[in-house]
Amino acid sequence: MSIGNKNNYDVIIIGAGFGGLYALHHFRDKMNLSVRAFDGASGVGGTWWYNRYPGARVDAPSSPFYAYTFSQELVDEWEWTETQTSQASVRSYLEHVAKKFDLKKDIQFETWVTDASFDEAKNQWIIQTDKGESISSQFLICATGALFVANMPDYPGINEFSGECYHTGRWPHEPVSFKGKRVGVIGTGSSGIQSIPEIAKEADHVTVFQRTPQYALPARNRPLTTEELNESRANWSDLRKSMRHRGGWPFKTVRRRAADYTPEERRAVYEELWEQGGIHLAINSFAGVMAKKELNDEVSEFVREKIRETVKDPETARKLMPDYYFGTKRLILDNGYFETYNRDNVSLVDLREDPIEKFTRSGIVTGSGEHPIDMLVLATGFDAVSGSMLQLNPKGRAGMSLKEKWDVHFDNYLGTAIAGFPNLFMIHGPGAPGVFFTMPLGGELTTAFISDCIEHVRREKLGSIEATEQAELEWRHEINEIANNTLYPETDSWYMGANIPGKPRQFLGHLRGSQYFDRLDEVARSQDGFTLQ
Ligand code: N01
Repeated sequence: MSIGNKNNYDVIIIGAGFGGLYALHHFRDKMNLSVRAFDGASGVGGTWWYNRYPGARVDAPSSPFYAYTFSQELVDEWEWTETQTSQASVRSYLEHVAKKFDLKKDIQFETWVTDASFDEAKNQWIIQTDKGESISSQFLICATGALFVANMPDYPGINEFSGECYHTGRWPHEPVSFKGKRVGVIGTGSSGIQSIPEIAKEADHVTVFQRTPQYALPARNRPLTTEELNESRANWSDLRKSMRHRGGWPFKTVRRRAADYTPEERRAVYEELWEQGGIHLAINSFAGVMAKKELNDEVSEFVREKIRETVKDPETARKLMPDYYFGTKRLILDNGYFETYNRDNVSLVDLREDPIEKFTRSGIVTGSGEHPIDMLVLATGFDAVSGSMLQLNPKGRAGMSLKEKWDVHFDNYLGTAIAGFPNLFMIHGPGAPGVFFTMPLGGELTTAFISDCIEHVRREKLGSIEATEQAELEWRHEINEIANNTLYPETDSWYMGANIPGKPRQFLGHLRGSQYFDRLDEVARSQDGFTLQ
């Protein structure tokens, strides 16, 4: 029996991160539905519960916008302190939210949902948990996380390594000491690049094993002033509208035409934006940076120059030069990453020239020899976006599993509904804007859409709502067409599923968030692409 002594609900939510917490509040408090949420962790936070590695921060100029937007009271009372929010700060915020809206009483923690199957006769989802419970609901909301399933490399002998071993996405709650240790870090995505400078401050030696160099840009993190916070509070409802219509952030983007500037003038623009915070190179430099090869090459070369200027050893600098299109892998905001290579206790192994052959009990063997380490940090990322849904592997009509359905394409409709899986909705599923939009606001807007769908079913006294296969097919083409008009598909990245061996290659996001949410509004009115019965 579940806590709350019920085994049937209107809505079951899986996941208590940003998406799941808001969905619980909305369905329970705004729609008056009976709701139960489940999470395997012991507390709220989802991604932010697990990613506690040193240096973990939001990878966007975040505060106060990487936050819920729906409650002015919440906006007014929460004190963000820095422009680039730390993991600890995000976690405290979510604790505060859970308390303020009394959410925890309806979340069953430390409980994994081990199965979810659709009962066609009853139009109900039946979930099983690892606590032996069987619970049903008409609607199933999967807020299972876009960055949840850790990617574990399977190098020969890795399990024989006898030192401490941590994955950044599963970092322990107890403090980890690097003091006096030789630490090997595999992976130079956001997690590696955020943690390496912090680890290097304490460790005896850090050896970084890099497969692909990165365009990391200065985060320029700084304290957020009271004036800035108060100004955003005073204008919150306008800012919220701007975020909705400007791709998730309220900032006005400057639409310069590259052709109107000489190369020297463009260079001056890049310099200015670099000083403001490198992310502006992507969003504020020149229209078409992510689509026009020549323009992108120019920005790429500008960042490479900055790396050359920063890293003193030319050989190390050479290995750190990214050689793909700027921004086609997730851009990283760093706090002293490249400077870290000027320390005596940091060295870099370029795995493209000197690949890992195997692990031993006490180190990593590459072509050039053994690198002895006491601790291994795997900053190797995630089976992103689709991974957590496939791990859940719900069974839809006629017992079809999601693994069967998603064998070749992660087909779905609007990044949220799946043909063959009635009454199931994903928050931030494949093809939704996800990390290309502010995720907390994206979750709120997606929940509003799901809420309209549920309301429609209930108002019309229907049993189910289900995406059609035709709508899925058209949606697939639409997503691909948007991505194919950019340079993103040219690069192997987790956006393309290319970081996981054998994963279908498919662009996993929607690049035009505001347009996407207009579309959700439209479909909420018309129910286009859905079968209701
Ligand atoms: O993961 P990643 P991440 N051998 O996939 C390498 C978000 N995030 O955890 O590039 C050797 O980006 C891999 O190499 P390559 C953010 O959206 C958010 O760093 O595939 N190396 C790469 O260098 C981010 O984009 C915040 O060739 C291997 C690295 O490991 C996303 O999470 C904070 C390997 C993985 O980089 C993922 O970031 C941090 C192997 N077998 C992260 N396998 C927030 O703001 C992989 N690599 C919430």
